[in-house]
Amino acid sequence: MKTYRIACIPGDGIGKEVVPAGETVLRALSEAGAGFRFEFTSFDWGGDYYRRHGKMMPDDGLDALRSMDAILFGSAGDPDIPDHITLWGLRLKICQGFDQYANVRPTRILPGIDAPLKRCTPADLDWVIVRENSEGEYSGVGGRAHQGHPIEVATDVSMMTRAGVERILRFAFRLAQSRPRRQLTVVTKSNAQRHAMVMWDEIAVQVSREFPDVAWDKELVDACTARMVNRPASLDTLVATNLHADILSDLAAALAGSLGIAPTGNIDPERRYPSMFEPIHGSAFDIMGQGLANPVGTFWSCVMLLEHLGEQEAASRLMRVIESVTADTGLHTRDLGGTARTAQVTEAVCRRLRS
Ligand code: NAD
Ligand code: K
Ligand code: MN
Repeated sequence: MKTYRIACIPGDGIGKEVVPAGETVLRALSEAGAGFRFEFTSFDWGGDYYRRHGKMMPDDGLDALRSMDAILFGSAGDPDIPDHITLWGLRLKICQGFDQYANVRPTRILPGIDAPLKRCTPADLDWVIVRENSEGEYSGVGGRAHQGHPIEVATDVSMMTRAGVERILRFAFRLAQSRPRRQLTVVTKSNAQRHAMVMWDEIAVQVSREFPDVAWDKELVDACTARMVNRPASLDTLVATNLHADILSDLAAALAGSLGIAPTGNIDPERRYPSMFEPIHGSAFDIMGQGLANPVGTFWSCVMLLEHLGEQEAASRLMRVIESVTADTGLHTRDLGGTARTAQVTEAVCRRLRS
């Protein structure tokens, strides 16, 4: 029987609750006759590891992951460690080390979930946001001079390369082409950011010629936030920079009901390295360790992981079960207005996978 090797990196905060839940669900799926099995390896990297070793993961950590078929990730972020250390020391190290340049973030209103937009039905909100995941505002280029002095200067350079922009736009056009509406919105801020974003717009025109069957338009990122609220049905696939798409996708998740249900894949489309799947949320310091975290975002990320492995049938089966669980308001966690706990939702998904 085919065996997939999966690395589990719970990380910090509620990552330690939702990743084991995801592992439990994947195991239940394989035991329920999916026709393949998993071999899980857990890595205790994150804030606790940092307190012991002074770094978020070992220097040769990427080597330990390289032979894996996929990575299931939780969150990097610890209340006692500066966020830029936890983020750059773990999640970005993996994303950039494995050149997972396409970050794919689907958003839909799942059955049973009361989304905050008035007059918006599930048919009106079905988006995929593609986030450039390797450069831009998170390229790490910049620095501080004269630290702490009145003349201090600090920069974070949003560095974009033609090759980097071209590959993410081509990925987004291809993804849009694979969806029923064949529609792409290219989001920029090329009125204010007059170098890199203007190059982005030019490359969009050039790449669009390869996809004559995709209808595409441009939107400035600020206007895009309003359009997401006012005219959600006018959007389908979106592509934006690392920072812009980070922000747009939290908004998208909230519009679809909760940050706790939104999944993402950090994908290396060329499949040179393992890709990494995670809920889009972070460590959620306010609820961590209490069993209150919504595991649906992680379960949906497991669906994306299965799709990436080519296990489409198992992916669809898990998605149907997730939807049957969200449809049951008795199984809603606190973020969705319910009282269910992480473990109850996880047990319900496993039970329904077995039945
Ligand atoms: P957050 O996503 O952790 O939390 C924002 C709010 O959403 C909180 O009120 C939280 O309780 C709620 N929430 C998030 N996920 C939930 C879930 N599954 N169920 C129920 N409620 C949920 O964002 P933040 O507060 O800005 O960040 C906290 C820490 O996480 C920071 O250290 C940040 O850097 C880190 N972070 C990491 C990642 C990542 O690893 N990919 C992503 C975002 C934030
Ligand atoms: K995460
Ligand atoms: Mn984010």
